[in-house]
Amino acid sequence: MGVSGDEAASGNRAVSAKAKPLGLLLTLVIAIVFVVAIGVLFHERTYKSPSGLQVARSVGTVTVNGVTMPHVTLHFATFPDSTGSVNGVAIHPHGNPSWPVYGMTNVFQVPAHALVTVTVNQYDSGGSLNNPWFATVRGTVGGVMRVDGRLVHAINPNATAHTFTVRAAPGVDPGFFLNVPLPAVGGTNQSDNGPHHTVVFSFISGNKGTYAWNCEYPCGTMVAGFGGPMGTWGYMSGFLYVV
Ligand SMILES: [Cu+2]
Repeated sequence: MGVSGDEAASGNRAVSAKAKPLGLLLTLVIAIVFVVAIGVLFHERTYKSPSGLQVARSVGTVTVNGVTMPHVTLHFATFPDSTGSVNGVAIHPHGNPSWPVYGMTNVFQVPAHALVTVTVNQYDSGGSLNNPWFATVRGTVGGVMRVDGRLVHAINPNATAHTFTVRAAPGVDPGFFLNVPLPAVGGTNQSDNGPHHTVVFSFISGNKGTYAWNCEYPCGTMVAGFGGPMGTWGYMSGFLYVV
């Protein structure tokens, strides 16, 4: 007995109906493995600072405007060359040699509602801010900082190396804002161990939560100076964890 065209077609349909879910499943598994592999590889390449999280050092208590609070310190630097080293430790392993960088880390932790005194050693050259508003010290105790021992409210917006500008994550502490402009080192011989400015400022930390910091001087490439190191994790941005 011959098989009609209709029967043959329905047999084919049955086979392809079984094959389709299997093929889809296989495609899905391959896609998932591929995506996970890419994720793992990218994660391996993610910048991790050589010194990890810098937990602020406790130096006792202090009274500010009649309120007694913990007093802690942080210490970091801004370098002209991310591939340099300090005391034999790489600033930014596998970094881009022409990109400036904050070091030795970009992640900091401080207690909530404490006086945080920060010392920054600034080694980089600089130029003009695209908004001179960021040349003024904002959010520090007294609205001031010390540059090489000298008390200042603002720096020259046309000789700015970087800024340390901190904002709270949404919902954490809407009133918190910190902006500290870092003056450029003059001349042309900037190096990771060369001449630098020492900038010291104090601020009162806000509520517990995650805060992001970044630089507001267009020290990067492309995108009007806001690409490259300005947009790449581990150079001109990071986190301040308030605990
Ligand atoms: Cu910068």
